[in-house]
Amino acid sequence: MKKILVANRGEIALRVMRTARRMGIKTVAVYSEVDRRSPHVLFADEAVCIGPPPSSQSYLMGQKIIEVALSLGVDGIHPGYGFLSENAAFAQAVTDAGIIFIGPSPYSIEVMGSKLAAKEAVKKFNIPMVPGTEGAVSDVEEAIEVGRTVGYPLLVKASAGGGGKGMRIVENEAELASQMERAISEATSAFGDGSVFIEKYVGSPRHIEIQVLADQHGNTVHLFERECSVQRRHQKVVEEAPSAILTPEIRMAMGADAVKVAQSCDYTGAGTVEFLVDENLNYYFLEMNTRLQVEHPVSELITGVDLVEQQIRVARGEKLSFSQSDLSIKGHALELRVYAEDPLNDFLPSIGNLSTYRRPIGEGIRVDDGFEQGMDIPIYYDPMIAKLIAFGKDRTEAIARLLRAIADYEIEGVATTLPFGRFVLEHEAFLSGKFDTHFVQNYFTKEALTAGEADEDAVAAALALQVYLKEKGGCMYRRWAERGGGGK
Ligand code: MV4
Repeated sequence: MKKILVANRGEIALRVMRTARRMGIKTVAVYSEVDRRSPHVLFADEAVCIGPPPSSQSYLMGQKIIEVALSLGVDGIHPGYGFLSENAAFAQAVTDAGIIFIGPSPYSIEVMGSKLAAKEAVKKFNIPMVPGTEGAVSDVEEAIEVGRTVGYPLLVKASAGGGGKGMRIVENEAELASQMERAISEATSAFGDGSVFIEKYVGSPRHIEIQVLADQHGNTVHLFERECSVQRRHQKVVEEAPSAILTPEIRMAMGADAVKVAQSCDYTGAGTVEFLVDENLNYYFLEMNTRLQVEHPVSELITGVDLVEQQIRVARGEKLSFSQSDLSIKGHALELRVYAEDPLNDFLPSIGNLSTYRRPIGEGIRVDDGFEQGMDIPIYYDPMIAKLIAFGKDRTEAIARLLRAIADYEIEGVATTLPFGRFVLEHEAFLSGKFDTHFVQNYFTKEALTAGEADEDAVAAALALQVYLKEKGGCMYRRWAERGGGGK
């Protein structure tokens, strides 16, 4: 593979191109009119404008992207995440054009894109699943029967849904018929597929996912878990690896099951198997994401494996150069997603100009971003500015480094979720590891952020007064120097 086109933008396009360049592979960027001066465009060896800002007219124009690739002699297309990354028809069209799709086969994408097809595929592998229906349910009588068997509350889920879309909680039998009808009509209009199924509702679960990697020669490994329970409205906020709650035994069992899930759909490349974990550490297979995920860096940091490099190697037909027993967890990693959203204003996107933008630096700190100072954050795409990633020898060190980096990050011109991230990382429930997917809902209020600010103001005032009084005493500098001249 000599030349790769990255069918994406922002941090992930840049991140993929960096690894490609390191491997001696030329890179091609595609971009919309609003992204013409973006870092991914400037970084690439070649760049082609593919249309106006809306993604439907640019980053989702599969055929146009393939035409660009053919005209430039590209031999591989990396889709990143979002956009065309889990579009089986696009993966097929790329392959049909004689170009390597750097991702799984259209078949794997299709099977795992349907929750019902996924359940069917993994059935013979004995993977734990939440009690519920095996197939689609359209009949209320059947649903009532299921409800009586598994008990309430229930969750009605759309087969074509995922990431929380098309789910409805049903508290009791009286609500079942109406909730099912709503779920079916919502799924029909949202996905063009009204199939729904029913599961027992797990009340306070953790969301733990396993990173897998498979070559085209039948070798599949897992790269341990990522704990992704801290999320807000199905948007992940903080991800970490390893999870504070898994025992080595459960970790190995989940890893082995994730490998089986991958094998059930002949998976190749990098993928993620999502599980729910309940209070008793029972785990249940939820779904498989057939792409490189936003939070992949935490797995890279604890294993030392560059997942994009592995994706490229697998796509060009190489065998994995390591086996499961070569992999181990070294240290702890956390990722905070930094969004241009205002946590004081219901997380509304805060678009505007990055008038000040200075990344934190320091030991164990990695910033994956796609912006530079002075750039506008466009309204057309996901408002994520950066992923702030910290690594340490253990969880305590990684959290301390991430907090330091949050404090050192200088962003002006737009509101960001940095203060929200600090709130999470300093929270007792997070520090103790006792949290579930309801963390934000249970603990976050915007008053918690402003209260923190008030404290900070008070601390700042107290410090200023201290400094002033010492200065008056004429020994301010000496005392400061005695304390170590500024500290770390
Ligand atoms: C569930 C569940 C409770 N019980 N299934 C949400 C996203 C989609 N992947 C599946 N999801 C859930 N499925 C049963 N049977 C709770 C969720 C869920 C959730 C899962 C992971 C991360 C965050 C979540 C937030 C709300 C609900």
